[in-house]
Amino acid sequence: MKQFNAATDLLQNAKHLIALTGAGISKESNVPTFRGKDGLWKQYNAMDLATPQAFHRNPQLVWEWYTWRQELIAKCEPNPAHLTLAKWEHNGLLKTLITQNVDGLHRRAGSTQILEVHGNLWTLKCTKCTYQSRLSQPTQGIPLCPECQSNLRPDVVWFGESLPSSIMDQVFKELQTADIIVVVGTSALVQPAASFPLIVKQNGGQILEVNVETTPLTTSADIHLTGKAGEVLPQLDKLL
Ligand code: BV8
Ligand code: ZN
Repeated sequence: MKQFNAATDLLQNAKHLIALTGAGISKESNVPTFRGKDGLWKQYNAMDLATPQAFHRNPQLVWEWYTWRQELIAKCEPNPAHLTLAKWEHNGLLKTLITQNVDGLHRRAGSTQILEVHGNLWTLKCTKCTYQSRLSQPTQGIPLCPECQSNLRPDVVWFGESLPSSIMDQVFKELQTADIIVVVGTSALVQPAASFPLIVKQNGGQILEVNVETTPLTTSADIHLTGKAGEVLPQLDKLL
């Protein structure tokens, strides 16, 4: 309980609160995370499929995986953790939400100040030309570009690919401005996102971590709350 009161004080005195979220915040919405058995599709490791090499080798297989995730996520609903962050944005407490998730659940929860640093699996881009589009339903097979008939790919950031510079400029501005960052449901293993909270700390800010377990970030966190995001965030909100 002591930790909860300390966390509530931190949030109540925040001048520029931002958030960083990972797959753990969508776990209670039944969206699989990337860790352990969750991270497996058929016998493939998520990290092996989310690469330009895998897409080059076998675009059919990689599209099967994204279509499977789209169909799964289409049946999911935002949970109380997503809804609490949307509420904090609307009551002016939360300034910006940085997410590693490509599931689009933050947007469906009503958040608008979102930086999707790894993209969104409901968006497509052409592998050759500048064509881009947004999906309203899961894809079937390998979608082709209506402009140049080349393969389309999900507009997400794959391992070995750099994050979009336009978004990274906004991210670094927020990391310099923030005095508190709440980090929810990330294993803090994938770079550069895992370093974002440390940049806030280097700039004199504080880290509030929410996770069902400790992570490599926990030693740098000012406060670590152990628990499910869908339970901890609403509890914090009640105390505000
Ligand atoms: C790049 C989009 C420049 C696609 C994703 C060696 C050392 C250091 C770095 C590297 C290295 N070799 C390569 C790199 C760079 C690499 C990297 O960091 N690799 C790691 C694995 C070592 N990074 C990159 O490649 C990035 N690009 O660096 O470009 C460059 C270029 C060339 C070479 C070098 C550098 C691009 C990274 C982005 C990749 N795309 N997603 C898609 O989704 O299809 S990453 C993807 O995996 C997610 O977006 C997310 O970022 C990550 C998964 O992490 P989490 O979200 O944290 O989820 P995870 O399952 O791991 O953990 C869940 C957590 O929640 C757990 O802690 C669990 O305890 C907790 N939890 C569970 N339930 C709950 C909960 N918490 C609260 N409540 C609950 N109910
Ligand atoms: Zn094209």
